Amino acid sequence: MNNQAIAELLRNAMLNRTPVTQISKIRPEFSLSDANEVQEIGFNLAQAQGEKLAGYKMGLTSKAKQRDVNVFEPIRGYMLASTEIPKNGIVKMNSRIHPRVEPEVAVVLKEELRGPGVTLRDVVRSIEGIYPALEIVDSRYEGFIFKLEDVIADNTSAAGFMVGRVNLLPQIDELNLMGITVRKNGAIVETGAPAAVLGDPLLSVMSLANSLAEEAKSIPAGLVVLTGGITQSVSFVKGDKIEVEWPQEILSFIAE
Ligand code: OOG
Ligand code: MG
Repeated sequence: MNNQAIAELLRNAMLNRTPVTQISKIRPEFSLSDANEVQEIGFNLAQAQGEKLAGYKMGLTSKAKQRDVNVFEPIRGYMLASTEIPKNGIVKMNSRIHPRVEPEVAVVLKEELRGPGVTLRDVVRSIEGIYPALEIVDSRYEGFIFKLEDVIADNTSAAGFMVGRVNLLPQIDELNLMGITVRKNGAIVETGAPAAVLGDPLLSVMSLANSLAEEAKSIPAGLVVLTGGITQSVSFVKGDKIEVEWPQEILSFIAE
């Protein structure tokens, strides 16, 4: 199977909510550069079907997330505009396989960030807003099991995102130690703070800009950047209510 066929397989797995075998099992020589190419082809397929780019995401930027999926390197992917979930909306289960939710910090830029050589100070200077967010991941692989190359090819399991409305930029100095809880049906299932993400989630934005530069891409102003799950992700099924609580704002949804 060539990279084009793999990209089609993964896109159809998402559209038909049918998980597939890990690519690294079908093609043992599948490399990181193949994986990045498959991710890119997948984006082009989505775009040809009318999808729009809503932003970029970093993943596996916290120890909790790395241990969760047993992959120990940060990864990057993209978000499609059609996967944005309105604040405190409904998450439809009929388009998902085995979804999980994770609390994240979202960043929006007022100026484009173009690497290589982007520094943390460049990031801070370019920020329009920092927002509470959550991401839904839904691996297209059977059993939610994958290797590094598999998960990159699968656009880092991206399946949905919600961004809050309270801009935390005025509190940027307190961001790292803001306490966050994740509740499922009222019970606290995870707690954490943004410092879990590389010590500072803004470092995740820096890495993203420098990593996109390897493909001559930048982070444009106005797009959403997800910096990576703060805690382990939490699985949910139809009927569950999820709430991610920050000191300033609660993001919630019901799975239907
Ligand atoms: C991989 C995607 C990781 C994050 O925030 O760490 C990710 C996965 O967990 O399926 O989005
Ligand atoms: Mg994530």
